[in-house]
Amino acid sequence: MQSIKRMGALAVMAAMSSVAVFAADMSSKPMKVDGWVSDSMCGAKHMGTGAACVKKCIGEGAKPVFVDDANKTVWTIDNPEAVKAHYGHHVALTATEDSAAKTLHVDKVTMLADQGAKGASGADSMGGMEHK
Ligand SMILES: [Cu+2]
Repeated sequence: MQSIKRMGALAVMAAMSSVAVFAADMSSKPMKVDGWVSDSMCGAKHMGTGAACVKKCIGEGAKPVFVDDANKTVWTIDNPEAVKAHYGHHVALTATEDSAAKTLHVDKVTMLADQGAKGASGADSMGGMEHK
């Protein structure tokens, strides 16, 4: 009898913890968002013209950031190594946002086909923007 009671208790606990996990998932669900990988020094200034500048700023100590196309919000990236190969690129992110802290945790980065469409005429992927 006692072992049956214990199993019942375990089942209840398991059910409760899976509810808790489900609730946590609901509050921070990964979403897909398009935008540019920029740097904390230049923020929304680049939007496709400044790959060389993004690399330069990050080399000088700025942090990689993400600027979304829809709202031009500048997001801090909580795992910057995820975008290491994409400085200055137009990308689609799968990411979990913390909208209060304006930070993103990047799960997946996909390059978009229209690199530089908003800026350079497509001639030079390094872009023409310099610090002045
Ligand atoms: Cu820059």
